Amino acid sequence: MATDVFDMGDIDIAWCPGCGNYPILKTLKEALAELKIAPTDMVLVSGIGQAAKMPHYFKTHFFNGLHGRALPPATAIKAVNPTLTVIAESGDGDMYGEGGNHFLHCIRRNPDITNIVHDNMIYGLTKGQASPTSPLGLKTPVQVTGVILEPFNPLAVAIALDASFVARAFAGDREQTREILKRAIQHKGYALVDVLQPCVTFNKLNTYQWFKDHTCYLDDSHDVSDRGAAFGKAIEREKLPLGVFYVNAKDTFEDNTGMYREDQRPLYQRNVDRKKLAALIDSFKMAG
Ligand SMILES: Cc1ncc(C[n+]2csc(CCOP(=O)(O)OP(=O)(O)O)c2C)c(N)n1
Ligand code: SF4
Ligand SMILES: [Mg+2]
Repeated sequence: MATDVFDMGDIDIAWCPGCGNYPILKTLKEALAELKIAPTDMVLVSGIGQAAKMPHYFKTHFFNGLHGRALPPATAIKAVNPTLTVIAESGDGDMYGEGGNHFLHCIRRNPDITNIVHDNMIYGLTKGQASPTSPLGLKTPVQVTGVILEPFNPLAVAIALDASFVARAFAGDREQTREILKRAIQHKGYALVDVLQPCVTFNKLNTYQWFKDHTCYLDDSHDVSDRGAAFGKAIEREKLPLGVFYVNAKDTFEDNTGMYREDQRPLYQRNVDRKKLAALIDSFKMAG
């Protein structure tokens, strides 16, 4: 399948020239085309931010919701229509800051969705304040003497919560990123791909060159089923490892809720018993 099925044609893209969001957009289209996932068979869900604009530049179904709130609608969309490939994508601020609580509990629920985080270690849209993954000491217009907090480590947190699939990629390396995205999309269960993404305008420290110098791929001997080894790799800081850290096949949210145990029809196709629904709503109404 050609990638142009996802192209929007002649549209204005609001990202700065050279932004790392462009290669992520291109690579995701390539991954989906190689997996032969048609635009009509998938949905992109995002929150607010530069990264969260990606669905506007992608010809497919999409839901662009509130800041930090991509994961709950993505979970719900997959639950009501499990034939769709559901991809929740947004920035590091959106997913790990404003959406941090949803990030934790989505991992626990384990819906069969892919979570792509464009991790530029900064709030790009709002002009360069520190995000949860900004490195210690990074100076910004708000953190004028440098960030004083330890950065949030999404991979270590995901592995600690026994996430189903955990990976890190670098936007500047399209070939490897495409392969990682393909594995994540094919994985059954929640799959996190933290994609290191240069923000060429507001993060002058974590540039393309910085990421090239400070990353290395996990070697072939890394055992993705070894949670302890994966955690050890996730907390390495001198060089940030790239690749698939951890895979743990387990039942999904859709399996565990039993919503498809006796009836295979997607929830959206089932009739609603309006009387039962009205009684349920009434039971929640406050007296008086
Ligand atoms: C509740 C709420 N708080 C704050 C904002 C302002 N805001 C919009 S985008 C954003 C940060 C986005 O950062 P990130 O998710 O890293 O995306 P990027 O722009 O870097 O791609 C903030 C703080 C908002 N829109 N809503
Ligand atoms: S501000 Fe940064 S993240 Fe936003 S479009 Fe420009 S380079 Fe990309
Ligand atoms: Mg960001």
